[in-house]
Amino acid sequence: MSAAAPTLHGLAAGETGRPDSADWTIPQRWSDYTAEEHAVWKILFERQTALLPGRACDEFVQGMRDLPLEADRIPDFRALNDVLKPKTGWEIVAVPGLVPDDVFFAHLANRRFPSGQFIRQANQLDYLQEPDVFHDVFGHVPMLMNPVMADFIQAYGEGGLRAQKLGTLALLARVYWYTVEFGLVQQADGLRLYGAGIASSRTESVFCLDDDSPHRVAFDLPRVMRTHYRIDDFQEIYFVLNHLDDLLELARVDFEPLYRAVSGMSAFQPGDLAPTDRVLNRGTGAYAARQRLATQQKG
Ligand code: HBI
Ligand code: FE
Repeated sequence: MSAAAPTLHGLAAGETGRPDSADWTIPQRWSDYTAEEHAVWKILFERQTALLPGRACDEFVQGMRDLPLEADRIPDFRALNDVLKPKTGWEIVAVPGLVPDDVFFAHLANRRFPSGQFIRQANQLDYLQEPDVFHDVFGHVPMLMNPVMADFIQAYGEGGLRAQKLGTLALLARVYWYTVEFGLVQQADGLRLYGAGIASSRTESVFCLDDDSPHRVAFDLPRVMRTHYRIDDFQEIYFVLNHLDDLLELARVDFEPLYRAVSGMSAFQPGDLAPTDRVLNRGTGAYAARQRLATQQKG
């Protein structure tokens, strides 16, 4: 595994220990952040804002511009909510880290976005096991300022609660992964990123757009549902929306018949291409091959 590749959401939920509140929220305690913690935010904020022009989609850039985010300090959720809530009805709540799936979905279904309260350590800038305040706020909140994404993530929360009952959560989670976390979108002036996992990653925000290794394939819902994803390294495939508005339609689709259809089909590994794929860029797979070789040599 590459030390530079962040592990996002790679821990099983619940490993942090349950806090007192049933919905897992905790106070942000903004005034308790130390100078060192604000300094970590500043490093991450400055290097990501330098990388995103020409890489992040217009909606992300606009959301970022409208939010009271600054290099010098970890944002106070109260100030963010003063802007976010009137705009799309979303609110940020603080949590210790990963929360159980049902808790996560219930928050999203009610337009509350759980954000890690903590920030990663200065010696682990590119590595995180659980979503921290930088990933959650810098990566997710700009897109929550967009009405399309605002509706889509709420629908994901509602769909998640249903999928848990149906036993199809793994299929739905792939849709979230390949859109909200690692999605790309075709813009008039080129390919752009909108996924929070890549927007908040120094290395993958470049890799996902500029590297020859990964496949870039037109988004197709059943195809995405059949595709495994990597939590331990860069993605081997990115799915590309024609337009962010495509998420609106996705939010309205009845997933139940799709779950039934897709459950009976074979799954794709992250590096696979399917005969029916509309391939925008056929990846060389060179990066993934190098990583596999390195792992073999170690083992
Ligand atoms: N908890 N805080 C937090 N953030 C997440 O993104 C998250 C989570 N719990 C579960 C989860 N994501 C995923 O397993 C679901 O989206 C499937
Ligand atoms: Fe995330």
